[in-house]
Amino acid sequence: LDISLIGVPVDLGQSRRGVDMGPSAIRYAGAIERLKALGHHVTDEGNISVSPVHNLSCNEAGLKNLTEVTEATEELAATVSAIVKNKKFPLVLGGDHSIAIGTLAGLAEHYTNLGVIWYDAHADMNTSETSPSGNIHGMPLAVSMGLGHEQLVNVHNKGAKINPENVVIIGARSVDPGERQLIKEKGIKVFTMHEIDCYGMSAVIQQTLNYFASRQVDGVHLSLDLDGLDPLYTPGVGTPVPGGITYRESHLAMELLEDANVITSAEFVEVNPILDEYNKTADVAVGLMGSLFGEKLL
Ligand code: DIR
Ligand code: MN
Ligand code: MN
Ligand code: MN
Repeated sequence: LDISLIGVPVDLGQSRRGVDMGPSAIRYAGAIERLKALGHHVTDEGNISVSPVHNLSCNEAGLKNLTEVTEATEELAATVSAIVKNKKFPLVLGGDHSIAIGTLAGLAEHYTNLGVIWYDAHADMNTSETSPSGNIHGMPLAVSMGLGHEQLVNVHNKGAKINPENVVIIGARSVDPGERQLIKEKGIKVFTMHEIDCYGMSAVIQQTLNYFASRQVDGVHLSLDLDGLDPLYTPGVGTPVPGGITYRESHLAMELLEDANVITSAEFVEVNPILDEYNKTADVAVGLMGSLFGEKLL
């Protein structure tokens, strides 16, 4: 593959500082070397420029840092779009999950029926009305479906970027009341921890692939929030939720996705080195990238 790596040092979509250092931590953990060793061509496109100013102000709708998040996601969308246009594989390093608004907006320009895997403890489907926190990182999936604050919904291009019927959430175990309602209303496919426990990760990924095939998607974006894993393995995240996906299950998921040869873009988000234990969470992120991009033991 011809991979273009892009860092997005944004920590404005939530309230705990430090996740803006995620791209550095992931680079430091050896992401580029790891991918090159697999035979891929890797270009580091550097970081999106993000305002270092945190005014932590809320807008009238209660959203934190709305202006700054909008600016950063606009720039990311343009960058991702250019990468796809140049026929390269976009690999986005967060930053908090609000950046997915930009990634998906950039991708949407090139896909008419994009599939999305949302690997996360959370559904990230709050709107300005339902958000209990005002944190934009809890909203990107709703925003990308065209729901929520119009300034976010209209990043890069007006309106919805993805079809709710093309989304599969894996690993959910903390869902807010408004999100639950929206999931039902939109018929979102969700594999909660219950399904992962009952059927196993292998079956969950197979069902995901079958679902995308039935939807006739023209690409699949993997949006991987490191809090999807159990905090035992990825403690360096802002909103850890116990009872999560294991290290082995996560590697298996990446390996099966690699075998199926369906992933056309990816992002790894919410790595916060300040909350981490000796860069453990970035190490796990890079290990998962290894499996996703073809690492095999034998
Ligand atoms: C919560 C937490 N649902 C919120 N969301 C997180 O603030 O909207 N997403 N942590 O990753
Ligand atoms: Mn910062
Ligand atoms: Mn998330
Ligand atoms: Mn999460």
